[in-house]
Amino acid sequence: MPAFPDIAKIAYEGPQSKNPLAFKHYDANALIEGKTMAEHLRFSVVYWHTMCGNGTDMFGWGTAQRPWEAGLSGIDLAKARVPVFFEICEKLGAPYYAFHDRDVAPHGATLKQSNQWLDTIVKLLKAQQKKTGIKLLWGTAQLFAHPRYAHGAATSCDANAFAYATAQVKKALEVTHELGGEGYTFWGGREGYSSLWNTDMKRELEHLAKFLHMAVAYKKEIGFKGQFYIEPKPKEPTKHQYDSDAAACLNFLREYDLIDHLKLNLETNHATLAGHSMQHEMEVAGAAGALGSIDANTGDLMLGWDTDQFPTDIYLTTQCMLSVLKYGGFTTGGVNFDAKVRRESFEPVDLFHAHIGGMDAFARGLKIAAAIRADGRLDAFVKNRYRTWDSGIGKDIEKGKIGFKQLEAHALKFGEPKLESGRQEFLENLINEFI
Ligand code: XLS
Ligand code: NI
Ligand code: NI
Repeated sequence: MPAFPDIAKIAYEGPQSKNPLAFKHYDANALIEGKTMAEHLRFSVVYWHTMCGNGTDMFGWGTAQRPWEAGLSGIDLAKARVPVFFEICEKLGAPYYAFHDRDVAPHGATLKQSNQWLDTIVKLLKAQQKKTGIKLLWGTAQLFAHPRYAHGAATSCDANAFAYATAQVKKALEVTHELGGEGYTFWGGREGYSSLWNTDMKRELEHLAKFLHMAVAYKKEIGFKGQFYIEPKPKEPTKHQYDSDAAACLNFLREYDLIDHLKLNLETNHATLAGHSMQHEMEVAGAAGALGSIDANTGDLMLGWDTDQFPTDIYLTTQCMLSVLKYGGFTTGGVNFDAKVRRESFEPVDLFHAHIGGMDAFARGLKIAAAIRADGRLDAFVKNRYRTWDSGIGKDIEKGKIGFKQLEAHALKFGEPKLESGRQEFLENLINEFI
């Protein structure tokens, strides 16, 4: 029995369509810069928000109506969710999904029981993957909900909590491998602090590095070829999370000799919590050759927390796709909707409206980004802005051929540099030609 008998596979109907359950822009097979939209965007649906989100917030109970959950709990509920999830992904035409160990299967009373329940569900996931052709973008371990991680997981003050966390990651890596996952994400929800009075920061950072090195070793041991990602976020639930932004993550990875083993999984709402734009984070990661994947969502300007809304802003998606195209496109990563419907949007059909909107917003961003690139004026402007580096003194500096003495001689001879406008407003207008 399908959970959504009245919803057919969402079709591309074009920009003129008034059908809310159709794509206006996402045309999976349409070619852009030599690849299909599906290949560029690699859309992924997340298990945690889509299946487990019930609308609970700090002030109120869950609101979500999920008829397929009626009367069920524990492992029975977990089993019932699997086919519904794949029905949603399949009807959306999303080729990928992502999950935490404890979203797909419940917490057991013991680690052994948790692992058994996870195995039970992994069998069902595997069968659904086979049936639908939907693939796992990445797996992860949930190391933040249980009280044992109150002081952190890899950065806990208690070595026994650290051990428990590694055991969970070991198992999560095994099942991700078993399911043919293309990646594995580390997001350190509790890897930070609430008070520096009780925190040995240096020791905690060293432990986090140890934890990741052990994961790298185990990955090798089991022959898992997927890409490791680290997902920056500055705070929430902790006051400060060590993986605070792309630059902090890169610095940490370099300091602890992990840079070759992990790329970044960037999330829009985390970027804004860090006081950055998503474009900034993507450029920081891209420039370092570490742009792995994105958790596509958005915050709300009026709210200062991780609201995880579906992305609908065309400027945002255009900026994201300009960076993705600039750095050569996704390889193992994709556009993963780490986003949830609002508490007020409690009907099952809202899950479709939300994903259709996000997919269409990214498809538009892709089309606009490709048009800006084909037009060439933006690139030409930037290239021209740096032209003094292409020859003469600039080229010599870049090549490392000269030093302070020669540069002083040049400055004495050349005199004042000629100032040119940065033309920000002109460029903003140019971008608007395409939006
Ligand atoms: C939370 C994070 C989380 C990760 C996966 O803010 O975005 O959902 O993506 O653990
Ligand atoms: Ni998040
Ligand atoms: Ni995320």
